[in-house]
Amino acid sequence: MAQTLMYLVITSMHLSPAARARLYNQTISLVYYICTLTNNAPSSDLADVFPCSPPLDLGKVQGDILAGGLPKKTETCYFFRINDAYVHEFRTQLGKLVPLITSTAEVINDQRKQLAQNKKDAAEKKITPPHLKLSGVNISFSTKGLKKMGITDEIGDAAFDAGMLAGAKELGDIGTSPSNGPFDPDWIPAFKQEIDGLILITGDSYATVAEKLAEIEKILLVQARNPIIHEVIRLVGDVRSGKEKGHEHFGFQDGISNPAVTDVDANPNPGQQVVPQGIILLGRPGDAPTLGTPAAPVTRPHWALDGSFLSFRYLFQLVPEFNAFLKNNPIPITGLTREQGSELLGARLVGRWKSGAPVDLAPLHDDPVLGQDPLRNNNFHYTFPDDQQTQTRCPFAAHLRKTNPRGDLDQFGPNALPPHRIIRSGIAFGPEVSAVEAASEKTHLPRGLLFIAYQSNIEQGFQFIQQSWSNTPKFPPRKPANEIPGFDPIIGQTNDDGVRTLSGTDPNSQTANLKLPKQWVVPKGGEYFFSPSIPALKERFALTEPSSEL
Ligand code: N7H
Repeated sequence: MAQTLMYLVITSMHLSPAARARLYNQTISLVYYICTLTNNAPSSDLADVFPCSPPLDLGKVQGDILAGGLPKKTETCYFFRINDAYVHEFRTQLGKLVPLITSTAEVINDQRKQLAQNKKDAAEKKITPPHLKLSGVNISFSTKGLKKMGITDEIGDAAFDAGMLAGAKELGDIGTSPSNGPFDPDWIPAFKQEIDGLILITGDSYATVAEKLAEIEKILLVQARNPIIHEVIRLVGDVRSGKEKGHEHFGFQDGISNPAVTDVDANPNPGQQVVPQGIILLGRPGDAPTLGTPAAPVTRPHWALDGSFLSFRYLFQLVPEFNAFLKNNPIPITGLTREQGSELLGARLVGRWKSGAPVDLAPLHDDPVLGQDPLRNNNFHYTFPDDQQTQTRCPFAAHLRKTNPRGDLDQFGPNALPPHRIIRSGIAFGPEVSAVEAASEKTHLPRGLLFIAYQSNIEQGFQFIQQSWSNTPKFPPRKPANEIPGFDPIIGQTNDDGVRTLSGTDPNSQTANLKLPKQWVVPKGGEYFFSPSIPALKERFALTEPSSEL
């Protein structure tokens, strides 16, 4: 109750969201200190936003969530089902798996430091950095997994409770609606089966990941006569190599813009939005169930503190088809070649050039130096005078503007945007486009993005961005009357592969609509997971009794 009051008082002050979050965190630390003096530690399993929750300890948060996530050249996403007959044994063995889980503190203080030192030493010796063996492990559970383990406290997120399959229609995924049955998305069968959990294993090489996975499988007795889990599907993602390193399969630099988190990311880059910890972590200030000013704190089970929801999407990308569309529809600007007109179209569909340079700052020509400069490549807000009423710099429906509208929501106040920020931590999968595919302009082999996003509230985070922004032609709101921005050309969708349109791709003909013949990003599955804190894994999820039956 005291914490709720404190939250209401602080949110009513005229402070920036970052300053407000900092004040809140400092007050919490003080209150916690007083609590420890008075020996008033949290006791109940269900708490009204964790009275007396301790200051954030990054050693307790799983390492893929904050501060840039687990370092990865390759990542295996291992989806599993707990054997119905061995739930107790699974929970017992989970206790043995916990020491393998990589925390955010390990990522920051150990892995990233090793990587930086390795790079520095190599630069001094003028050699390529030698191979550094590093791996990371995280684990998360679906609502089915929690229920199966008997963890049934109401976690406070309806999207998580329902699971992604149940919401696939509302997400706009392609599928069919038989007259006598529920919507059937065009997903691969694995994601229509029961999935109880997801283990992420990252590493510098396949060999490192395989070694770690073997260790995990041994603990979870996968090869035993009576395995305690079954592998449902294993998906492998890889950072692309050479000059495509850090670029997703359409060729655009990715991973530039994630929000910074108060008191976690010490030096946010200019333009990088700072969000309260509770936008990403459950139970921290800013974790709120609904929109509103001020939003009310949410009730969460005590074990949810410092966990985060992981939205997973298996997204196929039709790269040759996307490239063919750009090639055949160059934006006709005097002085630009056909090829440059095609590049401009790609940049205006995404909102950044392939180099990462934002079109809001570099509207007609790429600026690779800007693209690679973290002090400038996020410092834009769609608030140039011409941004508000024209699409000269950036189409209203560009993927970046749809998924993080920045200044387009200023009219609704400083609390409007933060609830919808997510931390993306995905990785590309599949081979490079072959010469045959490029020549035929047709995809033959699956490739795309293993999309992973963390948030404390799925309905406000991933789900909101997909449904209410990317799939909603009228969004964003700040635009001339009668102007309909259209669909996010990268991920906007309508349940069928019909024509979608967007306006403003041609800066010289801004009210003209461009017809997009097909979806180039096609969801083939997904699920919502909860990634608990490490203490919750140890104390609430794992059991300590030795297994007798196996
Ligand atoms: Fe997107 N792309 O290559 O076009 N995305 N995205 N995304 N995305 C971003 O700024 C891409 C997807 C967001 O803060 C960049 O870091 C592709 C989903 C958000 O300005 C590029 C796929 C959702 C941002 C891409 C895909 C989002 C963002 C620029 C699917 C959420 C930050 C790199 C295959 C529902 C926006 C960067 C900001 C950036 C692409 C999926 C959301 C290049 C190909 C499903 C919030």
